[in-house]
Amino acid sequence: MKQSEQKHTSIFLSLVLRHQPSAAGILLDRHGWANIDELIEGVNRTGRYFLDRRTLEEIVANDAKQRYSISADGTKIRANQGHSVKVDVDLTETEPPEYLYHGTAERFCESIRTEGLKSKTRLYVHLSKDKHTATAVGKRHGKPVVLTVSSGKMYRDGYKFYLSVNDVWLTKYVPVGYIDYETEVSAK
Ligand code: HQG
Repeated sequence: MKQSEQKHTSIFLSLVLRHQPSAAGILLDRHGWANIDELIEGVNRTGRYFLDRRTLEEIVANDAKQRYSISADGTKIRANQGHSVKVDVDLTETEPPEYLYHGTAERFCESIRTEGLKSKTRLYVHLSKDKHTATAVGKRHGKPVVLTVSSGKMYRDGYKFYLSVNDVWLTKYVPVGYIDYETEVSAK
């Protein structure tokens, strides 16, 4: 299978495993797992994508952000983070570093200044440990802006943080008082 076709299929997998399992006619269990045989059958049934076990394993292994995990017994697959469907992917509650970064677009900043950072359609606000990653995330939405989140202070104030197995930091909500906008100017 060509790289481009695999990428196309991977984007569809992300949709199915995070947001819309019905797009492949499957269900996720409460921990976000999809049965691999059912998933393969469902993806092929769409007629728009081709998937077999080997291709699926390649997609999982080559994914730049390590978005997916296969269960230890090899029968199930799930996305590591990024869900909008309500699943519990066994995230580890972890003490965060003093600062984490959130990449967003300039057009959202006015609203963020008033409301804080909300998870919007996803289950959590996504934070990165470095500004570079945050800039890339922000670019997906428009002119990027990197916000600095005082995660250490939040944690000491009782807010919970989770680290996904692919190293994305997650929290439910970031109130305005913990967001620093200084990096707006430097984020080109
Ligand atoms: C913004 C990708 C207005 C928020 C990335 C973001 C990430 C507000 C957008 C992961 C707001 C939601 C998640 C408020 C937040 N007013 N806008 N009060 N609060 N926002 O896509 O963080 O490649 O749901 O700043 O790498 O961009 O898919 O979240 O711009 O880790 O694996 O609302 O998705 O990973 O957008 O991205 P998203 P995100 P993948």
